[in-house]
Amino acid sequence: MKLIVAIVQDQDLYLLREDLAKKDFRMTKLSSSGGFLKIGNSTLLIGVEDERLDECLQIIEEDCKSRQADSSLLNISAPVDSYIPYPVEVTIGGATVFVLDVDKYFRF
Ligand code: 2BA
Repeated sequence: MKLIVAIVQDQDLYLLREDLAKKDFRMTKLSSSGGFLKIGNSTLLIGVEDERLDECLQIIEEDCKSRQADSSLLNISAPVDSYIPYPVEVTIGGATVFVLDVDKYFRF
C-alpha cells in the first residue's frame, strides 16, 4: 500500500475530490498553506493499494492545472511585525505529489 500526499490548489479541489470519490479512492483533506506564497492550498492524504497507484496519480495529474500566481501575493517580513507586498510572478502547480510506502494500515 502507498500513501499519496498531494498538495493541490483550492480551485482544483472540488473536481479532484469528485473524480477520486467516483473511483472509490478514500482520502482526507487537510487545509494547508505554502511556505513561499503563504496562501491557502489543500493537502490530500490518499491511501491506495499498489496496483491502483498509477490510476490515482493520473486523476490528480488530469484535474490539477498550473496557474500564474497573483503577483501581489508575496510579502516580505519587515521589522516590527509588518509585511510589505512586492511583485512576483510564479507558476503554481498542477499538484505537488509525494508517494510514501505504508508499513501498516489499520481501520479500527
Ligand atoms: P508555495 O510554497 O506557496 O509555492 C508556490 C509556488 O511558488 C511554487 O509552486 C513555485 O512555483 C514557487 N516557489 C516556491 N518556492 C520558491 C522559491 N524558494 N523560489 C522561487 N519560487 C518558489 P509549486 O512548486 O507548484 O508548489 C505549490 C505548493 O506545493 C507550494 O506552495 C507548497 O505548499 C507545496 N510544495 C511544493 N514543493 C514542496 C516541497 N518540496 N515540500 C513540501 N511542500 C511543497
